[in-house]
Amino acid sequence: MTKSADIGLIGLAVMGENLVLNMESKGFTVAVYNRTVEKVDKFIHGRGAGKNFIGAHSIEELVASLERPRKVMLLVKAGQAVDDFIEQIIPHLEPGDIIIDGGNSYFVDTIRRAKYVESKGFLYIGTGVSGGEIGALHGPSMMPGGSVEAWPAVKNIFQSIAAKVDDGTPCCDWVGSDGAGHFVKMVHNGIEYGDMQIIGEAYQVMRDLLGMSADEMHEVFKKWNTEELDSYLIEITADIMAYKDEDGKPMVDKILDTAGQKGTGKWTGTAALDLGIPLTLIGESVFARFLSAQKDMRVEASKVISGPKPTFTGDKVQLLDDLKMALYGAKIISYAQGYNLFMAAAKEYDWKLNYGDIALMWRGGCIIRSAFLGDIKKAFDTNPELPHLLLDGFFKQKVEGAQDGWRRVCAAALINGIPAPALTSALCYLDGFRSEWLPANLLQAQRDYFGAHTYERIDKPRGQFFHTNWTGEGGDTVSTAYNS
Ligand code: 2AM
Repeated sequence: MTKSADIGLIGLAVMGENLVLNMESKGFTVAVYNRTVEKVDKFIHGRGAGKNFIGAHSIEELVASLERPRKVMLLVKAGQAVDDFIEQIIPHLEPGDIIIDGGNSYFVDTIRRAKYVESKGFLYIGTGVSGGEIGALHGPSMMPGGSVEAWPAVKNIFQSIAAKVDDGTPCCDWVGSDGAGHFVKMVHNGIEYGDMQIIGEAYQVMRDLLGMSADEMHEVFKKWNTEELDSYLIEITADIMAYKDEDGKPMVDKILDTAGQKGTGKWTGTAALDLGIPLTLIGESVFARFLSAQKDMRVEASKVISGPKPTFTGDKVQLLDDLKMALYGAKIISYAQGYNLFMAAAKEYDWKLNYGDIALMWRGGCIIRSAFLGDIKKAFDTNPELPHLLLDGFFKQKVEGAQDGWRRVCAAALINGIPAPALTSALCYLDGFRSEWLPANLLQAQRDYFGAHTYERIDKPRGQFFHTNWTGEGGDTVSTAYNS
């Protein structure tokens, strides 16, 4: 082989093809391989024709065509396929070579694979790639983590192909060790679920309570996209509201109301449960999709269970403004919860996450890109040790300013029987978070009553545990003694 490639890619599905076309357009030579080998020739003679690609017909040929340290990137179906390819690649590598997984892998798998590949003397990167097919082609957001020694070797390629924010900063930087990159990508996807859910709830309030048409909603979303809520998801929602089917009617009204999911929102929720973090907004968004999928049962229930008929008599312009504040407030809660999860994960997995840079990586290229992320970056620039986003001066003030309208929206939704699980639970979280006192004293009393689980007292130092013989029959034995 005469030419050598800067990087090799395995997996010529649409994401893989678009990513290598992006790399090639930035001046890199890319070797490509695919399990179904015919797809290699199809690509080389099709979308890749006349460009700097090397088509490989085996893993051996792919690896042999690469400059050292070799960089082999996988963009294949998450799961077993990644493990299988790692096994096939390893025999052809030399120390210092790098395997990169750019798929949507579960971060726990990436932690395991990074340790495994490192134990064999090679380097491993698990990178989130966000922005869908179009992002892959024109500039995705990339979130790499793994063996830090591998970063200098791939930094130029990754940052060249990544999306850029207005000042030219790439939406790609090193995230942390082993599974940190895929963890950050997973939370990105969870936040995406949340952002979509709250927009959906606002849509239902506009549609069912205010009786607005798709065209009217198009105008509202378009306006919102020029204000605090400026974001890709609000922008595409405005477009969707304007889109007409062949009969001239709004396309959105023709679409069946059951949501699909690939599981990354569920993973985020599971991680939060495992780490003990109240990630309520994303959790509600995952559950809302599950409820939407129970369409047949909902149709039955709608015939037999009655509720209030939505009626609105107030000031529509005011409610629309309130709705914008509800979305803004809930969005702040969602990101605050997501960052709370990052901090817990960093502690658990020993990652040194740069919270401001994460916001910057999401600032362009990806589905959750928004002006708002610039404010998160600023909050962590001001205080890199910020323990919670709601304790930042800017966000504290914004959430205080949003809450009156937000409360009116939640009240209106609840009174009129319009489900708004994410908007309302986010407000409950805010009220819980800003409560010095919560009724957990009663919980502890109940736990101690039925299970001798003990409690701490407000008039004694923390860490001293007490038990009361509530019924006169329990005795003094506490539950830790039973469990030991
Ligand atoms: P294929 O073209 O041979 O199906 C997205 O599905 C990409 O992942 C494709 O490149 C696909 O290869 C690859 N892929 C899916 N499952 C795979 C498996 N079990 N082993 C190897 N490659 C797989």
